[in-house]
Amino acid sequence: MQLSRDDLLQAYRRMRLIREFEDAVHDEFSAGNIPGFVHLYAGEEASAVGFCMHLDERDAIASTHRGHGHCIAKGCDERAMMFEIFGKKDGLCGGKGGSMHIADLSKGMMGANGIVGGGPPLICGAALSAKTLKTGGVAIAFVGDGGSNQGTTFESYNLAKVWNLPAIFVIEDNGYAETTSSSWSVAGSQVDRGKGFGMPAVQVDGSDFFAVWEVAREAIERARGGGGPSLVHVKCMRYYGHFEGDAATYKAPDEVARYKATKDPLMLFRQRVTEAGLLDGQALDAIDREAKARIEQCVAEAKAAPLPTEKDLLTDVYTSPY
Ligand SMILES: Cc1ncc(C[n+]2csc(CCOP(=O)(O)OP(=O)(O)O)c2C)c(N)n1
Ligand SMILES: [Mg+2]
Repeated sequence: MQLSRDDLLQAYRRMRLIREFEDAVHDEFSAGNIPGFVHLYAGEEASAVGFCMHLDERDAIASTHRGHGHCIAKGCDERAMMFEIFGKKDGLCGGKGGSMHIADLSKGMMGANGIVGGGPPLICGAALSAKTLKTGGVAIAFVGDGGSNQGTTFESYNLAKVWNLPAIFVIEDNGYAETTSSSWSVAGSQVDRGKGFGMPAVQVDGSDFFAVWEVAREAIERARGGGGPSLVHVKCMRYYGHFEGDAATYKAPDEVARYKATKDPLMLFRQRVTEAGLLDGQALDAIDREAKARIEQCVAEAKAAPLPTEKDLLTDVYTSPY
């Protein structure tokens, strides 16, 4: 299957929207306008979009604490997301979840997750459900390099393989878990880990949307066709600190700047499609302007929107009949 012109526009639009979203949240957090804790996905856009471009309403994803990009890529409403991050009543989760707990089950977005390694077990459940009900759906867990070391992740690899689930584990390796380098903290290779559980496993350059899209296509087709789980190791870079407010002194001073100048996923996408004559610069410029305006509008509306009320404290609360 090839990417049509519409697919290319859609891919670039989603990646640009994520970048604008994250840059705006960075600015608003720095200005003291956002409560709670925020982790930004800027720099990693090609991973979420490269995978989610292949998904539809049958499919589910589970995310991490760095979840905004996965949400947008899976089709969550960016306005309701922004409201959620600002803690407003009309947020995607009523303003009660915030950045780290955004979810929209109607879109197959099972949630950002404050528990590192929390996503892989969830997608085993979603994939088992899809397999049992024969929906043709697949389930994908995005996991960090830090999350890849959690026992929950290994247990999920095992379960996914022994049950032959339509599950895909995407290890987004941005080189660090908080301040700890993955070159120091991850034993062996991610690919060998996947193969150790009998899964097809590959590494891909997360700056290259087209490379990600291609390995995603193979893994998702295999899962849909009954071929079981796969692992994909995506090498990428996060542009901001681990959390907003982190000065990232554990990185080389020019580490991010060098990557941005030579490997930025949006820049490489633009180069690739314009040089191949697939899209012209003007169409991409128009998307840049639209995304910027859209996010500015989301921020302005989120700032002006009401907070949840006292009454809202007692809704969305699980109670036990026992
Ligand atoms: C079970 C658990 N242990 C520890 C933490 C604290 N913590 C939050 S983010 C993080 C690092 C995660 O690194 P990685 O998985 O590489 O994701 P990244 O932040 O790089 O996207 C840690 C240790 C947590 N939230 N949950
Ligand atoms: Mg990491």
